[in-house]
Amino acid sequence: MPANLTPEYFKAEKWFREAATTDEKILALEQMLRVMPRHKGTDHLRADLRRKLSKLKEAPAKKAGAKHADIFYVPRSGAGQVVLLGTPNCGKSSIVAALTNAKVNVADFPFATGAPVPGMATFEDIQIQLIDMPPITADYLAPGQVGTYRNCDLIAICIDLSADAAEQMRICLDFLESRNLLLDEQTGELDEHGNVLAKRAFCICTKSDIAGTDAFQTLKQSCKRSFEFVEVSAETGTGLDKLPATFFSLLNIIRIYAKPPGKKPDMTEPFTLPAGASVSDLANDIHRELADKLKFARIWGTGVHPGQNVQLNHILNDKDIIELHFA
Ligand SMILES: Nc1nc2c(ncn2[C@@H]2O[C@H](COP(=O)(O)OP(=O)(O)OP(=O)(O)O)[C@@H](O)[C@H]2O)c(=O)[nH]1
Ligand SMILES: [Mg+2]
Repeated sequence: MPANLTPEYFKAEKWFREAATTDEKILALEQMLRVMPRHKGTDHLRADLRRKLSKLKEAPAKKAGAKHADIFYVPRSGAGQVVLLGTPNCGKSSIVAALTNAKVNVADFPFATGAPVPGMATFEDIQIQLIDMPPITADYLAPGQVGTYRNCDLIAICIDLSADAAEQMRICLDFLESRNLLLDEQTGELDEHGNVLAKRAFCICTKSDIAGTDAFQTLKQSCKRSFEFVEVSAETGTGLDKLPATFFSLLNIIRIYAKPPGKKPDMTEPFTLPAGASVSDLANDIHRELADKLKFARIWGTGVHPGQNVQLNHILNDKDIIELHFA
């Protein structure tokens, strides 16, 4: 008997496949069991998942600090990964503390942060991963630290406006440019697999509450790169609310809500896809098996009549609601 698994199930299965820790795998398995249709066709699968779940729950936690664990590899979570970059004491940890629930170390002495600390920031109905980092200086960089920047989706350069902003910018740009980490927005460097090697970046100007009156404008005008600049103060909260929207816009992603035929759409947990993704990209992202069976979709959203039938190559827009129809 066919199992007739749903997009919700495949979404949870994807979460399971990508889970980096046992705890996360357990959460994903529990979610798979919760959303799995209840009928004869799923009995075997259900039993199998239950077995996997109890095995994971019994497994002893892996020894902490396994010999070759790379502390600078932070598994991606949420709709995108944003990594902070900056010199000592510039206010990186304060930003992560303000936007996420992560336990970070804010201190009035330099090098207070010694390892990456991830947290989840909220933008409307999605979660974006924000990573606090140890600082860099003109001549010091922790071994392996470059790896975190290589692996991320967006780099947030943090500059303390109350200190020598031009010098901090020089240090950060030297670091990024010497490693080909900065995306040239015009050319966009690709490797042989079509992946973008370099990363998009923007600038968070911190400590606006104690900065000179034109520190922000001076930095912006003197910068050789045409970054987006956001001025904030973690002390007073000014400007912090602009950050999640900036992450979202620079991550260049869209949110899509799935709607089972004849039912209301799930407006709580959108799928996130790169901007420019099509209906078949969405199906593929949910599960290959679904993508193969997909015939057409109906859409409610931008540039279409409500409920319009569209082909698999139709390009999706942020906040589209989609009903997938299978053969
Ligand atoms: N006045 C003011 N002080 C701030 C602001 N943001 C951070 N600070 C202070 O600056 C100091 C350094 O802040 P952190 O957030 O720890 O800086 P960091 O960049 O994480 O420092 P490292 O971990 O050493 O790289 C702390 O004493 C903070 O309280 C701000 O917006 N305004
Ligand atoms: Mg810090």
